Amino acid sequence: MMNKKILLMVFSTIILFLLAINLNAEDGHKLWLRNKNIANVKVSCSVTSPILSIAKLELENGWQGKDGSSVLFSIKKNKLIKGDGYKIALNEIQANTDLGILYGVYEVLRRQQTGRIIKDEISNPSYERRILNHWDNPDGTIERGYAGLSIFWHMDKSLEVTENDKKLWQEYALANASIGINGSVLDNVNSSPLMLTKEYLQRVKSIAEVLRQYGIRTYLSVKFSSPSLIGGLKTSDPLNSDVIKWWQEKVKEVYSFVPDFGGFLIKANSEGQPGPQDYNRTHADGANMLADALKPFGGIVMWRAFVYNPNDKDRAKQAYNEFMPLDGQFRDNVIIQVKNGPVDFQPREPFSPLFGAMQKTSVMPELQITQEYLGHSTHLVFLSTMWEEFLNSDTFQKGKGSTVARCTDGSVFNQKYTAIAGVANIGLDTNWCGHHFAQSHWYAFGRLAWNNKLTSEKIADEWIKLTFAKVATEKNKTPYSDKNWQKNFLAPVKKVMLESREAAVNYMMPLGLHHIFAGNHHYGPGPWYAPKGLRADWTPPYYHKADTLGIGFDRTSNGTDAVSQYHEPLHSQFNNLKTCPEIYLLWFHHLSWNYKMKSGRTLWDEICYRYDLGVKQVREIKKTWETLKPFVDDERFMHIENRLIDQCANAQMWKDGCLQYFQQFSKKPIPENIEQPLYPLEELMKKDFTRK
Ligand code: GCW
Repeated sequence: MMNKKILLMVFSTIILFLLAINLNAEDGHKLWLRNKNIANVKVSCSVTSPILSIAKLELENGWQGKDGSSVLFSIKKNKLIKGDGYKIALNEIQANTDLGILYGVYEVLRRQQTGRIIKDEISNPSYERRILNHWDNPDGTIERGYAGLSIFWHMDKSLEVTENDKKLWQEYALANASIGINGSVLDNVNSSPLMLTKEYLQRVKSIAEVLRQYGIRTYLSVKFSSPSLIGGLKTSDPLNSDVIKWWQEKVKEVYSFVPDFGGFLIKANSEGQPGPQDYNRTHADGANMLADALKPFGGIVMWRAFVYNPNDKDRAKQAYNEFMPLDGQFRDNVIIQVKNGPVDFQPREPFSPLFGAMQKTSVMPELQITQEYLGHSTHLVFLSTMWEEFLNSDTFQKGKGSTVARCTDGSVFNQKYTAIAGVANIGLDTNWCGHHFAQSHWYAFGRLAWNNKLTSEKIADEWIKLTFAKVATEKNKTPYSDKNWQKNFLAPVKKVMLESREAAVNYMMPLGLHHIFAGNHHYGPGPWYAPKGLRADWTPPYYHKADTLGIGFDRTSNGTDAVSQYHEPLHSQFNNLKTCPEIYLLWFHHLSWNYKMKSGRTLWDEICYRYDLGVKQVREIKKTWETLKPFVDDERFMHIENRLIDQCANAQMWKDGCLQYFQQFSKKPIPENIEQPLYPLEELMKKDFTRK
């Protein structure tokens, strides 16, 4: 009898325990889309369409307004509403398009779920095309992906579309729609000609069918030499009539699979990719040939400006040098896609001087959502602040206030097309992005693409509420408005997010240092990294130029003169040591180790101080996170905690590696008031930072 009782007790404890685990289980798969309806709403609309049905369902499933409310979807021409913009009001969502209604629905839900009031307001997108670039390969791997394999392509190259595939694509599409993303490039810019074969196009068609339901257009990266590689032609010369014909036919075929196909993205004559220059033609010749083929179907060409010639003295000048002379020569359905900085997605770069300078061509920014140079999916680094800094940079091209945002969204120049792209950080990992906080970059990209004036503070606030506030119940309608939660969770998490990028800049490459990674993984420190045979502009010493006299890349008028690519007053401001912002100091200047900084420290001491500060900042972030345990489910808490442990160790290695290496040149002591290195330099120089 007794035994039975004990058994029963043990049994029920186990059940309760399992239930508790289950209640706490939170694998992050739901992203920022976790709030359920707690009240009823009646939706009315005089027309129906697949997108409107989704909009209705989403509103009903998420409604947290007054119980029994009714909401009218009204589609009518309103001149103040642009593109897929919308107008929201207490009981009405108005738009010119079905998709506008869907976006309006998500805005209403977002407001309800983050405690903002709903009042009459119009919202129009900053960019017409808000596109994710997936660097996914046909074998399922992802270039610079840190969240598992591709959601589009299988490792075994099987092209069969499974139910599981479709479910995932649908979830992906819905998440995108909820933040206004309306385009996806399905494959890597280092592209495979396979993508344009019938078999692959068949799968592209299946993907497009799912994405279309949520207003997302499909695009493809294509290889410029496809006519020779898969078309059996002897050349891929863009002016050759057979080549022109081949592309025309190919484009026609693509549209027979995907009638609303968006267009091509091209990386040409860059890092070994083929391009028009292989035939002594220009970027314009290549882009225009493709643009002509796409034109009858309404397609566009996104031609990347990420090019550089290994023989040039300064890689930062290349894109400008190659593209400025071509301004005005591109067809109107060509957009030049330019990375935010002139080098390559570094933790901090000044904006690329092409923004605002190319005035007769549509130009679109390319941001990197995946953290190639910012600690992969191991470091907690909120990228939104970096993008905000970039979008708000003043180019001065048409007077003060000609920010990058305004130069690219049609406010300053009358661009035929406006667009923005982000290199996705999405993979098959259950939580999509590897790190739970990496979801915030996807979210932030979508929100900024919709409204390039949003602040990172606001974006972080929304994202934290949507991602971490407990699901609303009728009794507790507004979990985010709980004062204790706001003070002890929301505020500290926001602070962590908003400071995290500056911390990363400090412990990786402060004061304008850039590209000092060990090896091609771009993860760990490697200012020493210069293996024999590697082209110079791929090695860190090329970028930091440390020697016994000092450190930094002289891009002033005495150096490579990259400063002259910027419009006045920036040209002089960057050129002059006195006015060059310290955040860009070593980007533009080679300075003596004894140079006096604004802080009164010598440059050497300041470098030491910055690295040390970065390490301290990450430790602080980890400490803060540990106070948040009571507010987070165990699963996500531990996941993040484990990564913060790695990030702290990694920041320390960055500091120790860089300081001890640079010390060989500066020959100065590391100031006593900062923590002395822990890891021996020889050990770090041998360390393989490749992620296993
Ligand atoms: O940042 C570099 C990456 C490459 C990438 C390239 C590009 C797709 O290291 O992996 O290739 O940029 O943007 O084309």
